[in-house]
Amino acid sequence: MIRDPASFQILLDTIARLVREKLIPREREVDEIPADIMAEMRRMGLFGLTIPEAYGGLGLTTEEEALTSMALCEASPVFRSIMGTNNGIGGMGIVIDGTEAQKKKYLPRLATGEIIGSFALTEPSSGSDAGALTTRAEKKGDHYIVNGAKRYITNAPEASIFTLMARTDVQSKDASGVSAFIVERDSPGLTVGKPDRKMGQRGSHTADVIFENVRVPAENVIGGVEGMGFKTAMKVLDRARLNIASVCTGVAQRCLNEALAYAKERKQFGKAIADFQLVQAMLADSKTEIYAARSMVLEAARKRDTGANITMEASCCKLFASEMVGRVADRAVQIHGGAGYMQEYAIERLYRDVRLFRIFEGTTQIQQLVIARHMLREA
Ligand code: COS
Repeated sequence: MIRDPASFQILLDTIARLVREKLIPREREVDEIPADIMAEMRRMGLFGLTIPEAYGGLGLTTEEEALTSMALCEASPVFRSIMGTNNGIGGMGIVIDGTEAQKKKYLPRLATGEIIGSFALTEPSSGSDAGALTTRAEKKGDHYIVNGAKRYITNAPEASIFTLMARTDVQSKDASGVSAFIVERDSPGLTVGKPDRKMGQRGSHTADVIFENVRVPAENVIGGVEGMGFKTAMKVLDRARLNIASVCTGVAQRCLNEALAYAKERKQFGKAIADFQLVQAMLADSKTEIYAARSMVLEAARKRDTGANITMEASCCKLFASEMVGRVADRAVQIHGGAGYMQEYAIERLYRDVRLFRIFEGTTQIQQLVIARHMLREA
């Protein structure tokens, strides 16, 4: 649903200008997002795209968010990643299931980008099997004492708050004993490890987060109810997976832009390589797949905006779009030939960046499992 097409178009045009004039020219610097770009993204309200207007955000609908992510991700996806957790996995647990007091306390500062939120689910021994997590939160009076370790946590080095999934029913072994908490970064006993050294998306930082006897006030249990944390995490991931599909669509479009520009310029056998049908086939297949991803993402987003459940559709979109962008980036490298393997060309970096999309926020195989489970249940 697009609430006001005219003013939404202004937002999209502003993002397109930011991408063209500021982000793409600075992409090579993005081992660290430059401070002036952070300030500009804050000023534009990009940290609060999905946070309700009542708490200082722009309150975008799912369809609006999808279109915004596609536009933003024609620049390196690391620019989106720094505000992606506030809009997605780092803020959405509070938006979806938080109490009024939790929303009032944290959402306005997430919306302005004054603080960064992060999502702490994955552990050294529990990745795809998220329900098996072992971080414990034991109740002692009006506090919980948290012990455990989280791994590959996006934006942990920058985060001021974590949405933490921990086991409150220590007898349980599955998802039913998990609760979600808001944990403040400066809590004694909480340490963030060194940023991980990654294949791509190097300006988007991930790290371990260690909890050693961290005291968390009972009022920080998201929604105030124990045992609901896994469901909160899954609801957050429904929206996040759909958004990653939008991100993939935007990055795929960028890869295709790079390939098309190169194919028009590069001459072999006396003419531009774009004139050769075998190159045209790679361009055409990529265009077709991007169009398919865009169409399915927007359809699922509109369905979510009606209030319907889109768990299965979000997984379909994440699966297709993340695999699709891998194929598109691969063809774009192929069209560049030897140049595509060289760091001077953006496609070399984008090719490494997109590999992550098939893994995080649920691997392709987890999306297949979610889709098949829904099919079987409905049958
Ligand atoms: N929305 C709301 N509730 C959900 C849900 C969703 N999308 N998905 C599952 N649930 C509920 C189930 O209904 C079930 O509740 P009941 O016991 O009351 O019926 C509960 O959560 C447990 O669900 P399930 O039995 O399906 O849990 P599993 O342990 O089998 O795990 C998978 C399901 C594998 C799909 C889940 O662990 C997963 O998504 N893993 C990947 C994690 C991931 O994406 N990690 C990436 C890092 S985070 S960036």
